[in-house]
Amino acid sequence: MGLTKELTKDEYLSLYETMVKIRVFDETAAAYADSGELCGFVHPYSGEEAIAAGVCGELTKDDCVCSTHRGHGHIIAKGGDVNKMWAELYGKATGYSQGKSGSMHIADISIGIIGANGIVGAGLPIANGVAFALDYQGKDAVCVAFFGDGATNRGTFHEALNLASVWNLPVLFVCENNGFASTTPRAEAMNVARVSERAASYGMTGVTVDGNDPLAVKEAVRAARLRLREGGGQTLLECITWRHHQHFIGDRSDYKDPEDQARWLSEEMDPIPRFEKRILEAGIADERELAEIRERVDAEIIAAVRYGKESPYPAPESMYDFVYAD
Ligand SMILES: Cc1ncc(C[n+]2csc(CCOP(=O)(O)OP(=O)(O)O)c2C)c(N)n1
Repeated sequence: MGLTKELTKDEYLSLYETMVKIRVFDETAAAYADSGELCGFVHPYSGEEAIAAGVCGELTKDDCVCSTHRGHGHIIAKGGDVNKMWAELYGKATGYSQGKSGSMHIADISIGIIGANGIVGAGLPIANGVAFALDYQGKDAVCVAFFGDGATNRGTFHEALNLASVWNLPVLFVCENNGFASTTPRAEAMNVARVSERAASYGMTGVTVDGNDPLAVKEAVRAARLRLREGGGQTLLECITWRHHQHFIGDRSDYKDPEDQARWLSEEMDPIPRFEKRILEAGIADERELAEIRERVDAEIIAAVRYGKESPYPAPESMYDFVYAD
């Protein structure tokens, strides 16, 4: 397909920068959670960056995303403010939710981030509602629902796909299949080889792509949007990937085969060195330009961590603010 040739140098580097930003953000968050500097859960996205970057790289400001408990990558790729994210991880008043939600409930409606979500599979029906609203408002926009393979065994997944298909909603279902739901291997929880096979039950298109290749993901999203626009219905896009860390920082990891873990973390499989190699070999940019991006991202995240750390805690009297509508 022609997508690789169609992308400009800026688009390549933007995909790269997004993936690096997610990695640095989450490796720092993982280290800070591990040391006890952050309290509250952190579910790192490291290893899955190509999905958020590839999907959100195809979205406009009007498009929306419903995220998950592993949501930092989606929020960063959709243009979220890393200062406000870090302040939220620290529980500070300058955070996205005034420090009251932590990692799993970050939202930024101004740029279409409807919200991360601590309830597995809860984002899919919400995405349908958002897609209905976008359509009702006459916008040429879609809502993306991100979810893991584990979520596809919940009723909300099946109800949401059915309704989206029957009501022909502008929604794109993106499954980040990292092979595990917490500690449960995918094959122990479902009797189909591919999550994408489940699309057939709802008369929609099921596609499986290499989720560690941002170009493959981007191309699949572009095709899914085109299909929707041309009346071809919704897509269930399954992206095969691997999470580098435990389910959350502090959880066990003994259920992973050490050989699989080493293979997925190798330079050939890790989406970032893999994409780097591709950029260098194709002569799109040189090592110095990539190093400059990494340095810029490091500086941005260091500044964000400092911003979070130095921000004030919410005032005790603000505890009930925004709990009830006026
Ligand atoms: C309804 C519900 N059941 C169980 C949980 C506990 N839980 C949190 S994450 C998770 C695993 C989710 O796996 P998956 O959907 O594959 O996403 P991943 O963590 O792999 O990204 C579970 C069981 C929950 N938060 N919500």
